[in-house]
Amino acid sequence: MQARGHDSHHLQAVAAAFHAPDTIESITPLGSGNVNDTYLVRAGGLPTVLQRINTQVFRQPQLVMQNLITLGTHVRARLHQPLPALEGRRWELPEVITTRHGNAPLYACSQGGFWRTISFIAEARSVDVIEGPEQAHELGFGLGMFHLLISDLPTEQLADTLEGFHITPLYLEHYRQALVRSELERCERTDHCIAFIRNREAFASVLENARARGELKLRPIHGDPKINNVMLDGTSGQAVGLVDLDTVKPGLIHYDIGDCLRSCCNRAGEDSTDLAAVNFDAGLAAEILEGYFSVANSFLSDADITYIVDAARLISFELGLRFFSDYLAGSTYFKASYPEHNLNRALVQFRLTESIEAQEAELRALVQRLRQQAVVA
Ligand code: GN1
Ligand code: MG
Repeated sequence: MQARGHDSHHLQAVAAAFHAPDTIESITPLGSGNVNDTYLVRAGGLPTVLQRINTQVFRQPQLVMQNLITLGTHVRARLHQPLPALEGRRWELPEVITTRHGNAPLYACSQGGFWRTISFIAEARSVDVIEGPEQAHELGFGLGMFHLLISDLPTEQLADTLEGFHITPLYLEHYRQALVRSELERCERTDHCIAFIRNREAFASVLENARARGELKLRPIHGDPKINNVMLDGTSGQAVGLVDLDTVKPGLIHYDIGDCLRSCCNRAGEDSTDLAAVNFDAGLAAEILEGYFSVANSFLSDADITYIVDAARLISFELGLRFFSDYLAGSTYFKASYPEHNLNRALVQFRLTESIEAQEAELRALVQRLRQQAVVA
């Protein structure tokens, strides 16, 4: 899908639902999200984030906001109690800013679309491609801290805002339908994707089977903790919070761990067109997991540990499958900047999957070693 542009008059009118019109100083596009439309609004000297929720994806935006509020209330209460793992660091969570009239968390625009405003985490930045091992450690710490803060939030309190999200066997079914329907001409690259997927059909159920056997349990998760959703302090580089909380809902923490690993350990980035440069950097994975375990070790079971490498492999494969299916269906889900964008993105994720497969034994040994270290510490 093409990036949806909103003209400045329209944006001004939407922002005025949340801020007094004469206080609005500027409205500029923010970030590189593939689903929602996001803007930075400066009003009364304060930066805030204005977003149009993509209702093709999130069919019930009210539930998304309800989850955001439930999460915020829970995490803020936890942050008021002593939390040794934070070691005096700052930790922030985007706050919902309601409409001026009616005090509502969402603004339904007369031209269609649901908009919301949340606070902006100040003096922080995010990166699309990892910059080094220390940063990897922080990215892992950030995810661990997020999981720790929500580990005691009962899943019944969170709505399922995106059914089937990260259930890989369901993406496989969608893919099969898209393949049958697609009128796109096949080429060497599409044939490669088709064969790649066919060879991994059984593997697609690895986490859902573990869940069905009771080895893995549903917990509250972030759902989309990719590298640029972790905010890093502008000066110290420490992780200070996770953003993009629309997919916070019950799930397997492995979806999150897998997504964090796949997006951080690929130094070439998700949009690379140089496939030869794509690989899974095990050194960065070690840093991420060390940072993650330093906070999360206490609530990870041995079964959780067993499936970490599978999770990295699966979520890379799954995202490749999602990109490729969307390419076949005419790129209606992920915003694309050029016709083959989602095909290229799929190839990157499949290359990453192969790289994880090639290092599987070493990665399993690494996870066990880091777990032992964390238990002793
Ligand atoms: C989408 O919009 P964004 O960039 O935050 C997608 C994630 C993918 C990601 C890949 C709700 O997230 O699952 O991992 O693109 N979000 C949704 O870049 O589908
Ligand atoms: Mg997202």
